[in-house]
Amino acid sequence: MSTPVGALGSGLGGGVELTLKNIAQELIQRGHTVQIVAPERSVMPELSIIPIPGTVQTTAQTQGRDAPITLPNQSVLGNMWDHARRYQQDYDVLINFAYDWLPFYLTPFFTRPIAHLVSMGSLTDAMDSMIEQTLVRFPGTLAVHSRAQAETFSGGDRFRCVKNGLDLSLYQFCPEPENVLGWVGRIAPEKGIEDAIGAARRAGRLLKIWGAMPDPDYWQQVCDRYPGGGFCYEGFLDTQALQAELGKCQGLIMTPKWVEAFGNVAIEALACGVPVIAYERGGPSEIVQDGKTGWLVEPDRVDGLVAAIHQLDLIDRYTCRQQAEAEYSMQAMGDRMEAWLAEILMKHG
Ligand code: HBI
Repeated sequence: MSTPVGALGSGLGGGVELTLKNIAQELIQRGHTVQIVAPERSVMPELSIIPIPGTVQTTAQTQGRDAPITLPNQSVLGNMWDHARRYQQDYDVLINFAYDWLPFYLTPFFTRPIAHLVSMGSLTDAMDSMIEQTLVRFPGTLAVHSRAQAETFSGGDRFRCVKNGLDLSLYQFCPEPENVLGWVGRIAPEKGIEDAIGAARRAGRLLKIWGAMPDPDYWQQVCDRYPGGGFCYEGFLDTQALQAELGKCQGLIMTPKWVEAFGNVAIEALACGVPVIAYERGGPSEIVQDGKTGWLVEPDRVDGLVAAIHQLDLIDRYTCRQQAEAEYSMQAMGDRMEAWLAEILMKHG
């Protein structure tokens, strides 16, 4: 049951699009039958999609903490879950990828169990209350991508942590980097790109930037704040092109200002052999092995980033690739997902 904020393949679903695709592919690889229910015009190669019409949902992270629950007229979320209600007996378990109130509220009305993969940390009071209610009534059926994400909710230890995973065959190990640093992500205030620019400049390294640019005005503000270059925007690339560029970097700089639920770009970098320098905050701090596959820096300390940049050559790039293979492969993610779903079916099946 996909995210209702946009069609799969549109990019509007952010990390969930990649996560849903990888989990579906791996479960099918393991012999399960998987059907994806998603907004119409969704595109997922080799996966069977049931397209649902309707109006997309407002994104939760743009709401305030006291935002009321809303459903637009002809809501695609409502239509998706009406489909789920009608056809639930065809399935052992439903996996919910939506960070929305309705699927949680409907859980007690369903006869088949629902596994909720929560994609972000705490954002609104109404969602927190509904998540809390579901944790109490259906223990074991909620999962997150990191402990830090779970801790943004009360009683975070009640969530199962499934981390995330990638198809590592799409990422090539690069043993010899160029003299550049990389930054990857949506160019938005919560990602803290200013700190990365300041640190790269003080360390005398060029910073290459890849990612979506939802707000060009914000980017212009950043450029005005840092006249004199030292960084360049390289566009929004697909996985194949991004991994080829990212692999050439001496290191990836991650400067999250919010609690990143996981940080897919960190495991994409490791998969290419690129050490990760990250603020010790949120998901990335549970991925980077300090001193082994990168450096963890005291949050918001640009001087700490600079010191870490000067120590990148102490990291063995092949160790980075090995960590990705050990913890973040489709196989590792598939094991975590199957274990979670099996436990749900045992308890609530
Ligand atoms: N907002 N309302 C809502 N529902 C979602 O499923 C949702 C969202 N915002 C972002 C989002 N999903 C995905 O980008 C996650 O990967 C974060």
